[in-house]
Amino acid sequence: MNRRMKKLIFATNNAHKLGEVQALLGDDFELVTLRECGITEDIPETAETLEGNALQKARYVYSKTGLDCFADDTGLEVDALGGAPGVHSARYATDGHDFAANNRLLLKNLEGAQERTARFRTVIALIIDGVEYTFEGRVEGTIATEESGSEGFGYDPLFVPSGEIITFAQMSAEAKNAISHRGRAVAELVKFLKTLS
Ligand code: ITT
Repeated sequence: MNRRMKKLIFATNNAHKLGEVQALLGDDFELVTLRECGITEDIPETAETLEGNALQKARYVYSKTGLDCFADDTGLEVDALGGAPGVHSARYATDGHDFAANNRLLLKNLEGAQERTARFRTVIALIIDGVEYTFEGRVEGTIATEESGSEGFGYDPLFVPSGEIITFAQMSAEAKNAISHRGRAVAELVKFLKTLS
């Protein structure tokens, strides 16, 4: 059988995310990295919503390459903090992607809080032949009072998904992907991509 793998640029510099999404997409699609298509600069993410940022990143890549591409943006929305860090999740504590500092700040800001409910929300913006589509996935959960686990990245050591007693960082990648915000958004993306082929 000579099935053609469909190439798609995934507009991310986050190697963890690339691995997670390639595993979810399976063999029908080959993800192309930004570096592989010559984009080494930081792509602007200046919108005030996840949807806006995902679209901004995808449009940037499409305008540079003219190739099918998608971008995602994820935020952790903590109810007791009015939805923060939300769209600012990557740069919550510092200007860089300092996961440890972000987690420390989150714990500090929730010190003594009774209500610790939160959700991860991912929005994916896809551009195929110049047409834009968006997909969303979310997972509800709570913020633990201390970090546990060493899998995953970002806020995973603090996030306990609803119905579980362990954090995302204590789960295997497969177990996390099966219920995660990005897993669910990518499932929607894949369902849609399969209708095209
Ligand atoms: P790119 O913009 O290069 O794709 P990023 O690390 O900024 O990578 P996002 O904008 O999607 O990724 O996510 C913003 C932040 O939210 C990210 O830096 C992490 O701190 C956190 N985050 C995203 N997905 C997560 C996940 O699955 N588990 C834990 N934290 C996550």
